[in-house]
Amino acid sequence: MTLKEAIAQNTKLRQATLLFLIKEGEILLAMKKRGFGVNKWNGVGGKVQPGESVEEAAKRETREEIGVEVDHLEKVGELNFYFENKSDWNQQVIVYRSQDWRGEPQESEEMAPKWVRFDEVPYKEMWEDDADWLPHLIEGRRFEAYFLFDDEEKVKEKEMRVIVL
Ligand code: 6U4
Repeated sequence: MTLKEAIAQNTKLRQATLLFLIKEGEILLAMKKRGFGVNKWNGVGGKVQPGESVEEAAKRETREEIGVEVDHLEKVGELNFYFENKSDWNQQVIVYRSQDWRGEPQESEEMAPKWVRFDEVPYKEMWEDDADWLPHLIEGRRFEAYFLFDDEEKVKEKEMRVIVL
């Protein structure tokens, strides 16, 4: 399967959120303890529920997963993920960053958070695609991307557009 075919066959992707807290020179990553993406460092987030906006979902997931109340968030990207033989994993992830929140990040059943310096992001312990777009998020750029994964969760094909404001 090619990326072009995957996009043509899956016109409406289910949506999920991904949010990164930022403070002076550091980004908040969280270790996923169960389910999709287990044992990978990532931002916080999850599926958008019926009846809520994507932004509400991003705030709710952040509250549930690390106990932090987000006051203001900025949408920085849209990532469209396609899995060659697991199309039920296909999803569109809306990516946010926030510098405006209340509370200290706390561990939950789902995630274990940790502040990491911008130059120490553990890309090898993250989804492979993160290395393509997370540096842009850190530097304040926006992006839109499409990724096709093979059965080993490796990127088989990708397309990315970065928006410099
Ligand atoms: P449950 O367990 O059903 O409550 P929920 O937290 O709602 O799960 P989940 O775990 O399926 O949702 O959310 C997937 C999370 O993984 C979202 O935050 C988006 C993120 N994600 C999905 N694919 C990704 C990828 N290739 N790279 C990445 N993050 C990804 O960095």
